Amino acid sequence: PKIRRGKEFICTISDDRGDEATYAGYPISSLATPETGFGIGDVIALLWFKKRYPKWATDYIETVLKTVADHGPAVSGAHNAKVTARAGKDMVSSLVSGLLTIGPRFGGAIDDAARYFKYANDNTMSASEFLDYMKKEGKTISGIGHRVKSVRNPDLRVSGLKKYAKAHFPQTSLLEFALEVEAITTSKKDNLILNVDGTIGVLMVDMWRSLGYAEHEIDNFIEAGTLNALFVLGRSIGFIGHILDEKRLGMPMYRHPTDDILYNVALADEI
Ligand code: Q5B
Repeated sequence: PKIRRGKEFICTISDDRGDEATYAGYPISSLATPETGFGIGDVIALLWFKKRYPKWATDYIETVLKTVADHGPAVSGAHNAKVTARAGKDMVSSLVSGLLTIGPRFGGAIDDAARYFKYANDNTMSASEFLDYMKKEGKTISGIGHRVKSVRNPDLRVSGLKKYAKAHFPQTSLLEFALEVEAITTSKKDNLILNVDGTIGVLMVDMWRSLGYAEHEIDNFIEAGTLNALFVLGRSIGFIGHILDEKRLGMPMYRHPTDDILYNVALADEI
C-alpha cells in the first residue's frame, strides 16, 4: 500500500508548481503589470490576508506604506542604518540594523495601539475609563505621543490618514474613540497626540470591521504582528534610501563625539 509521506511545511498563500507562480490563486502575470489594475495593496491583500479587498481598502494600505516610507535621518531606525552603512557593512546588514529598532517606542507601536484601543472599545470603556485602566496597568498608551509632533506642530501624516478614512471608509468608530482619548491626553500634555502608529492601527481595525471580519479574526491579525509589519515594509523603502545615500556620499565611519557623552564611571569595587 502507498504510504502518504507527512509534509514538513504547509503553504496556503502561493504556489510555484505550475508554469507560473500564483498569489492566492492569481498568476503573477495577471496582476504584476500596470494594465492589470492591481497595485501593491492588492498584492498585500492576497499574500497577507488571502483575499481580494475593495479599492478603498487597498488604497488605504498603499496610503499607509507611502505615509511611513521615511521620516528623515534622525529617527532611531534611519540613524542605525546610516551608522551601520558607514561602518562599511553591506545593504542587507545595514537595513536589518535599522529594522531592529522598530519596536514599542519607535514605529512598532501599531499592533499594541490597535490591541489596547480595541480592547477598550470591545469592553465599552469610555475614554477616561481607558486612561484609568492603562494607568492601573502601569502602561504607556501605544499610539499616543510623539517626540517632535504636538498639537501646535501637528503631524500632517496623521491628518492625511484621517482625511482619507473619513472620505472612503464605511465607518471609523475606533478612530473616533481614539480621538476622544487624544482630547484628554493632549489636555494634559501638548505632545500626547494620536500619533502615526496609533492612527494606522485604529484605522486598520476600522477597515477590517468594515470588511466584515469577525472580532477574533482581527485579534488574530493583531497578535500575529500584522500591523507593525506595515511599518517594517514601508520604512524599509526609506532605510534603503538612507543606506544608498551613505554609499553615494562615501561617508566615513561614524564615531560619536565624546563631548556629547556624559562619562560617569566610578572605580569598580573589589568583590
Ligand atoms: N508619556 C513616542 O515620548 C514617545 C506617553 C506618556 C502615557 C504615552 C512616547 C511613547 C507610546 C509609543 C508610541 C510611536 C517615545 C511613536 C513613531 C514613528 C515616527 C518617529 C519620529 C516616524 C515620545 C515624557 C512624559 C512622561 C511619559 C509621558 C509619553 N508618552 N504617558 N502614554 N503614550 N509613546 N510610539 O516625548 O510624568 O514626565 O514621567 O512611548 O506610540 O515612532 O518621527 O520620531 O515616523 O519615524 O520622548 O513618527 O510618547 O517623552 O517618553 O520621555 O515621556 O510623557 O510617561 O511622563 P517623549 P518621554 P512623566 S511614532
